[in-house]
Amino acid sequence: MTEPAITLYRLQACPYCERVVRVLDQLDVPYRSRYVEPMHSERNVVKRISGKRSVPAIVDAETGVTMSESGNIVEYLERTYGGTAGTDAAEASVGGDA
Ligand SMILES: N[C@@H](CCC(=O)N[C@@H](CS)C(=O)NCC(=O)O)C(=O)O
Repeated sequence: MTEPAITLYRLQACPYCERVVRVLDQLDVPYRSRYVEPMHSERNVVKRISGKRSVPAIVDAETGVTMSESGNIVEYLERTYGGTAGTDAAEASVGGDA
């Protein structure tokens, strides 16, 4: 089995991380989670990859992108993996002249 391209650095019960998880699930994008140390000063793993100790952060091996800040991550995921199918489906269900 191939590894998912996206690694999500996250923390239990972090609302910003959950926001990213929701979007990954909605877009059906495979990812793996890496839970960081709750203690801020011990989050060296995420500091190494993103330059910051805050989570969420993602690494996308497919595109070479590393990013933190949930708002930026959500925008990136929707832009990169959103496609247009969802929009069409939403429009069809709202308008619809069938
Ligand atoms: N503005 C950030 C806030 C993220 C945030 O506050 N994450 C918490 C965990 S829930 C954290 O890692 N705080 C430590 C820090 O920001 O350095 C975002 O939207 O991603």
